Amino acid sequence: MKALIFDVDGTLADTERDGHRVAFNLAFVEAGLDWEWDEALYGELLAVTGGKERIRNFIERKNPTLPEVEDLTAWIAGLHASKTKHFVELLSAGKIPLRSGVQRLLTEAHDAGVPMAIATTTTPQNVSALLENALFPGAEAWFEVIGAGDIVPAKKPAPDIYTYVMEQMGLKPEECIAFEDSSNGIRSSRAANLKTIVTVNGYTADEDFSEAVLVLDQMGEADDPCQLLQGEDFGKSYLDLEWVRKLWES
Ligand code: XBP
Ligand code: MG
Repeated sequence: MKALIFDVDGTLADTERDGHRVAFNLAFVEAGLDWEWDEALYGELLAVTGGKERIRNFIERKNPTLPEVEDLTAWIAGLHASKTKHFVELLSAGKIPLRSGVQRLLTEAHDAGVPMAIATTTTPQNVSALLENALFPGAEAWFEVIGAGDIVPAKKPAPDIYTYVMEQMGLKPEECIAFEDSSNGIRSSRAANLKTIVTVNGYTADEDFSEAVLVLDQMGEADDPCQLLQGEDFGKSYLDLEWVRKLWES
């Protein structure tokens, strides 16, 4: 097992409902728009990965009031830049913690010398801000490669971001294992031929994870055990490196 490759949103932290969604709404207010993405609507909009893509999809499907703009792509990019600013502010204010067990598993892998990487559709600044604020300042150095945002044109569920990360690391899929939380995420990792562990969240609990080697409600801790939803538990009550290795070997 030569690398653990982590998704960010929903996997390392529950960023969507109380993070990205809130930041989008703050950007809409700042831009003088009367748009508001409530929790249910945001769940629907999550079908499209990537913030700029999500805004465009909302405009196309819901026909919201829109100012007269010459260049819609540039206007969306500006609105999204404001959203990123608000999201980073939420992270800096310590509003978004890592999920249960994430810090422990990352620390275990780091201490054991197992290389780690990130494969996400989110903007690179968001990854830096999450790691800096929720893990520790300088935590980005724990990751050999951070594949994020527009670095590949086709976002998840396309396999491109995982393929990019493995190319950068000089590794083959059978040497790695991926961590995901969503159907779009596992479609991406499986299309890149990666064994995948899933920790579900509120938005993704009912999605199809039949392709996963393991599905849990969270990574968990000794005093905050995980719930096994699919796969073999090897007698464990929280996801540690040994369990990950057994799944990789199986
Ligand atoms: C995460 C996403 C992201 C975030 C927003 O998907 O879809 O788009 O919601 O990030 P995944 P940006 O966890 O599968 O990578 O606004 O920075 O694009
Ligand atoms: Mg995710």
